[in-house]
Amino acid sequence: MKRLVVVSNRVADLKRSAQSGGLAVGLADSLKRRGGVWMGWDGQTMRADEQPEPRIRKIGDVTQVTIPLTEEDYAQYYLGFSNSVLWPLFHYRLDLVDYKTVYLEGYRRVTSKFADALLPVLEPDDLIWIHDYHLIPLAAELRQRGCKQRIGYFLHIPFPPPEVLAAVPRHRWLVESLLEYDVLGFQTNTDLGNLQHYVEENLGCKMEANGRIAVGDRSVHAGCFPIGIDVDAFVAMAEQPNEEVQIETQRREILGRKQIIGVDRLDYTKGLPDRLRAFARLLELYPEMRKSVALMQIATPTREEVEAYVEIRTELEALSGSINGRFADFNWTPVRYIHGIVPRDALAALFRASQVGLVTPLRDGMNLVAKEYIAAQSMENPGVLVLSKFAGAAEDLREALIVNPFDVDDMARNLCRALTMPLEERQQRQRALMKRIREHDNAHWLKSFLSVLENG
Ligand code: GDG
Repeated sequence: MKRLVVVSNRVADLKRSAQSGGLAVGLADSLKRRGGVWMGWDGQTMRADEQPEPRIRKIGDVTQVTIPLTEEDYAQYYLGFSNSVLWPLFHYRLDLVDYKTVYLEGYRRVTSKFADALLPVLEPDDLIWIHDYHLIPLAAELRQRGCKQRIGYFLHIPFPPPEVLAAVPRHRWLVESLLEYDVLGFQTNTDLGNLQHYVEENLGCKMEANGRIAVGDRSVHAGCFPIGIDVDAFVAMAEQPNEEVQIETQRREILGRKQIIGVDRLDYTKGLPDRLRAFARLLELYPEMRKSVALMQIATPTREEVEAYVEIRTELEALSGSINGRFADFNWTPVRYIHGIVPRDALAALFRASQVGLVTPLRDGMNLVAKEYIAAQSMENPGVLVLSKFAGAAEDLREALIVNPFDVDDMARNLCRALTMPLEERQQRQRALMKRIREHDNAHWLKSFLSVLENG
């Protein structure tokens, strides 16, 4: 088995992987099994005149290579090009793209730093796997330095249609950089199709019969590899009794109240304001729901230095306050809005104790919360997943109630349907959804991508 070299913006904490998210755990386990390298930014910033060497640490059979960034790198590469250009652009939010030439310069400079730090640790037979939008030109940088190993790339977020992509300067360079990889992985067929359209229309590339893209005298394998979760691990976590959640659940049961749950990073792509409006609309359209249902929204802080994220936080706080002001009673708070991080085991217990999982991003690569909510349900009395049609997960999870996240009335109607769905229908849907998340779990994602990367 070849040694695996994973490169991502940040490295997972390999010593505490059991507490982190599914992706980090899955990748870390795979690395620990086959031995390998994980490289990324260490999360620290320094002054431009400081020149620290990459930090190399051995943790079991895994070598962790981390580099710091300068304050300028952080502002231009991370906050700038990655999160103020590529993130909104790839989520179809041209209105939020804030392009500056220095951001692009910083992005190229940092990818080149990554290549410099990675090169000395590479061995001739390594398989290199680069992750996400922060590092698109890394294969090109490595090739320029003579790297001959096979290099794969996985995009965790959506890939937009050509007419959206074309709105940003240097879009052609971005896609040409992607074509330097041997394997390109996308979350959905829609994303894959968008890339194929771009390369056919703008670069005159031919698609070969097996889905490969012909680029000069070589070809690139571009495929759909939907990411999944470690289903058994999440089921086990959700089945663990959690005393605090149990006490809360008993109180709700005595009062005959149901709970809708939403869990997201506080990101403008996750559709949170319209989700809250949809909940308010449910209470308006179906007054009998008042006092019999509450929404718990956990919104994890993220990228708080980017202006658009400050705005969404203010908007949500105002919205949840106004819904509570309008509908609350002395013994019923309709919206519980939590701006913070909840431990993963408590999250699993909360999913299990909630009758509806509400996942309504305006655009999302996959959305692992949707899969975690399904994994957490009991078969005896499962809840219902209400899922945006613009989440990558909707391509597969067809037995969820699929909604338009821009249509508040549609979401309100489906919330009512979910809250009143008979047990038998809920069980049928749950059985089918469980089968789907098992088929496309984390192990399948890793195995299918790595097999193409290794064997071509
Ligand atoms: C990107 C793509 C794609 C959230 N709040 C807490 C918490 N979480 C965990 C969830 C889940 C993860 O974070 C979020 O994953 P998502 O997939 O929902 O979304 P992104 O962070 O935007 O991830 C996405 C993913 O990459 C993988 O490819 O699916 O489309 O945007 O695991 O449970 N975990 C804990 N406390 C919280 O408060 N412990």
